[in-house]
Amino acid sequence: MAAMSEERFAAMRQSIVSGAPDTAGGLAHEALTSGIAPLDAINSGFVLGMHDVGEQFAHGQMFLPDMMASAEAMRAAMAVLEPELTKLGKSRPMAGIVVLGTTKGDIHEIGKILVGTMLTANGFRVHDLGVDVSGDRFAAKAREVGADIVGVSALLTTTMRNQKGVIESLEKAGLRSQVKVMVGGAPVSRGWAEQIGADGYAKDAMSAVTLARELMEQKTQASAKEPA
Ligand code: HCB
Repeated sequence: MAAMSEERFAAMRQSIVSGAPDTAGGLAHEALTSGIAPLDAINSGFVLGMHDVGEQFAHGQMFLPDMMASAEAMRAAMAVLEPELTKLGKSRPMAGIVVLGTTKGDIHEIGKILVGTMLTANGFRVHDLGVDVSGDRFAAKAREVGADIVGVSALLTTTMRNQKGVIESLEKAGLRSQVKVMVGGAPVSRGWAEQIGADGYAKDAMSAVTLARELMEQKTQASAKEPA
């Protein structure tokens, strides 16, 4: 049984590297019908394929159209797995309100989608603004929905600095004391998060859930200390 799962995970990984959406979608369906948890399919299968793609691109063994095909395959797998994870979230008490997006100038969305899916699966209400999102749009949405947390993704070294811009927009809108900011993305680090004054950094979607819970706890403690 374990060996069969290993084979399936390897096939999932390969479907992303090969940029094969139909295969990826089919394997995601198969995972669900054969009792593989959606989360295991994502973490032990499909995401590893995206990491391989990044490595191959960095070493000149893959080019932009290949990377786009891989992203398409990843989306096909997620389209099958995401509804299952969303169902899980609906059965849980509301954990907090999160506004999520990728920074201005950046169109990478897969990691952000994964973070959103995992937060939703864990009871958070997530408003995903998509990609190429300005600081002012983050702030406006945070105000509109009464966000507890804003999650900002950046995948390029050139767009990381826009995470700081989001914090500045929240400050300008007078929202910074009410909204926690968490940052992530391949080039982002804990040190960078500290440098720009974010409240936390998460290296992957699972850590983003743990961090979001900690940030909610901090918010609850801070409001308990406020004079009545
Ligand atoms: Co893109 N790209 N890309 N790309 N791309 C990267 C990011 C490079 C690292 C590849 C490389 O050189 N090795 C590189 C960036 C180099 C750099 O700046 N240091 C790069 C480049 C250069 C570019 C272009 C400039 C290429 C070009 O045009 N010449 C261009 C930029 C376009 C733009 O944004 N303006 C570009 C385009 C593309 C696409 C469109 C082909 C495609 C994106 C498709 C899409 O998302 N719809 C793409 C892809 C797929 C990648 C790689 C291969 C994978 C990214 C990915 O999905 N990773 C990536 C290589 C890599 O990252 N190693 C490559 C998988 C997810 C699961 O990981 O890190 O995104 P993640 O997210 C994690 C984690 O960071 C954390 O949780 C997530 C889930 O576990 N997290 C958060 C993320 N956000 C969070 C927010 C939070 O609040 C908390 C946690």
